[in-house]
Amino acid sequence: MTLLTPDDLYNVSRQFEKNNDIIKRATGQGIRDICESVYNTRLGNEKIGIIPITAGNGIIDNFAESLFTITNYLKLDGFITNHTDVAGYYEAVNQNADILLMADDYVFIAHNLRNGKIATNHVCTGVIYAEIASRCKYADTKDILVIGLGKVGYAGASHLIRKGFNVYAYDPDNEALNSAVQELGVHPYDIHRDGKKFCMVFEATPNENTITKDMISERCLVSTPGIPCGLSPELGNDYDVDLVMEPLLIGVASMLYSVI
Ligand code: NAD
Ligand code: 2YG
Ligand code: MG
Repeated sequence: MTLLTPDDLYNVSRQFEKNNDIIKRATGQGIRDICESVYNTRLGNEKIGIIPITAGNGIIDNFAESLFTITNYLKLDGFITNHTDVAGYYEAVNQNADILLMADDYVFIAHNLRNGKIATNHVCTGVIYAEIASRCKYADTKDILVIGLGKVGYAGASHLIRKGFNVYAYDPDNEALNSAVQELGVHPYDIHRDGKKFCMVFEATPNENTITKDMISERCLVSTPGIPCGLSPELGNDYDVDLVMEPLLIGVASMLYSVI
């Protein structure tokens, strides 16, 4: 389990703006348009109650504040409850929140109290980062590489299969890889043997240097929520990679659009 640190969340809106410029350059659309088309929804003036949760490792400094910044950025009416946990939940409902955002160490949810829809960060993050990778405007095939098939990677791989892509996937955990081969129909990709290079890469691991020069073509698009980043700055420069990597806003935008 990798938890965010306050440093990861430094100036989330600036980090997002830089990434949104890259997304626009590489796909032709920004994140709001992409979310609208994936979920077929539009954000309105929903009131978002953000509830700090003390369970497990407790409050992460900047987490609730960053979610509040994100709601402002998306022109939603966000507020952080004064109380934490169950008292905070009660407060958010009494303050007429339409959507609740809250996370413990294991699950981060958005719950729309008006329509009953609920979404998790790991699924919504996987879906939106995989979708971004799949929109690379320089790609001339439907072949896409997925690196890491944990909670985020599996959800993204599943989304790509539903969209009709040829999904090649790698995970050193054989159980994770075999499940994705059997349940989803991905092609197992052997990083040591295949030698196939990709223009579209979706990476979702908590490790560095998971992407090597044998896997990618020049000017490829790498879309990764993984922290730390799996692409080294040197390889990114040498291969002129369009890199999308941001700690919170993209995944949270995906959660909010998915419950509207
Ligand atoms: P997880 O532990 O469920 O899965 C990680 C998977 O990566 C595992 O199956 C592991 O075997 C695999 N892996 C490890 N090294 C690998 C390698 N070299 N090549 C291929 N696969 C490898 O984790 P998760 O919940 O899926 O999260 C993945 C990453 O995404 C974490 O770093 C997490 O913090 C991050 N995350 C970021 C956001 C965001 O908004 N940026 C949101 C959610 C999660
Ligand atoms: O309310 C709080 O401040 C804490 N209970 C939040 C805990 C969040 C823990 N989760 C993570 O750090 C991430 N793995 C999930 C968030 C995904 C966004 N990158
Ligand atoms: Mg994100």
